[in-house]
Amino acid sequence: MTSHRTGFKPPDVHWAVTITAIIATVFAVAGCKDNSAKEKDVSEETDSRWENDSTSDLPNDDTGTPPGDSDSDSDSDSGAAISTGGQSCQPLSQPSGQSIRITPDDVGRLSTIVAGAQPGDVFIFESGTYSLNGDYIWISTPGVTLRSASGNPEDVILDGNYQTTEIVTVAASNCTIAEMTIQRAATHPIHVTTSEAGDTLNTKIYRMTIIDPGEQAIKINTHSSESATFADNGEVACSSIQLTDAGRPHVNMSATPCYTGGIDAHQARGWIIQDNTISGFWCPNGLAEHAVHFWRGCRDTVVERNILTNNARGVGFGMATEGDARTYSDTPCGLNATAYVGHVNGVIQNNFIHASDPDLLASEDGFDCGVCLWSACGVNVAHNTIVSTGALFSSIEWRFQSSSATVTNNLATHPMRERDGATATLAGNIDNASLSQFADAASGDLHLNTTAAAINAGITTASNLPKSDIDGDPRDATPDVGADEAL
Ligand SMILES: [Ca+2]
Ligand SMILES: [Ca+2]
Repeated sequence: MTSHRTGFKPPDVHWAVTITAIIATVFAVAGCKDNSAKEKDVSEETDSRWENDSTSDLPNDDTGTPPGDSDSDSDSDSGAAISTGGQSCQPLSQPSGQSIRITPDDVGRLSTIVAGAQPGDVFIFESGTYSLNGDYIWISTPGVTLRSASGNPEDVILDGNYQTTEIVTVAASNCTIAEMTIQRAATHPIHVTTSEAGDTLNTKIYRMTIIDPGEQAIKINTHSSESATFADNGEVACSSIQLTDAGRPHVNMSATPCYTGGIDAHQARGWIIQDNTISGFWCPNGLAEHAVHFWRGCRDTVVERNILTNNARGVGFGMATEGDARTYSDTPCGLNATAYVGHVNGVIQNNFIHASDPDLLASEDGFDCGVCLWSACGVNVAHNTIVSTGALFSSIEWRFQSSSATVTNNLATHPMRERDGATATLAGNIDNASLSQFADAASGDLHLNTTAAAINAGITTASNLPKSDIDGDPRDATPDVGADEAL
């Protein structure tokens, strides 16, 4: 449990990224985008990244180039539902646009097929296991959808078998990836990035199952050679993202121990992360990235109704105190224009964040923090439940001078901490909750028992409190502390 106390290292200079970006550009110009993409991704492996701990790093890792643009398509609703995060997550609506059927026999030419997409095309994957063996999908056409024919995520398995690096790259706007399983990517199962066409907007990742990535399960960033472009306004919803005991030995340990995490976004604005279950992101040695991490100048992220269980860290906004972050001309949070801000505004509410796995708790870094605000300003943290059956350094922490937060009606078994000059306004929180308040703390069911002291113990005077709970139940006039309103 030394991780949280270590100081910063200076940001690394990423010569490898620069050089490989040049190589990627050359290949792209030569019309070899696919190979360059994969080569670049492999080289990323040896690149530096955030530091195991409190440190900064600037992993502007990403991939090749291709064009993109914007257009529209996507959306959901109607039919039978699956339940993740306590919400009803309806199947995707029927496709509109040209449909192209894909079968497991297409493996080996998937990259070519999708590279030929027209705007609005819908690729419908028939049930089966797609053993990719290096094949991959790169979307450079706007409005493309990838989805299963059955609508059941478990029926279509895109299996990278740790041979394919990135499995699905989204480098165009208004694309949807839905209702499939992606497993065993050597790097990222899904990577949303920008392109020479500009921003990548409105990505929808919906009802997906993502298992055992070698690095972060969903990576969101700016392509390294397109510095003024951003991947904004996306959504990850109703999905299950997990690192299992079988996958943990495959995590990239080469440059930084435990280079993995759930959702890792850089310089991205306006994303919504809701109704997901994210679990298992920890290693015996080395501190994993958070289950949900938005940093390097992200803004307006909403993280709500997720179940984050047995991860080394829950939700992270920001990380470093200096470096290459996206900046905003409106001097957010009233900070000095030159202040480094890792995350601006945003909401973290109605999440269950939990650890009880004895192997995680006994690991080198254990359960480090539930909600971690490092150089994050203007954040609204309300009605989360954060529980460890063992140790936990901080349930909620706000760290570094540019951090500011409103922390209201959160329920935790462990301390909430100010660190290094951060400021927060606290009200209605309980940070010494006994495990007996919860339905089943050992298994992660953090609903309140009928006798829980948290019931009706919240305040109502704060603004911006959620009107419902993690289950979608309405908050009554005397709100319960934590993510669950007991009915
Ligand atoms: Ca109540
Ligand atoms: Ca409830």
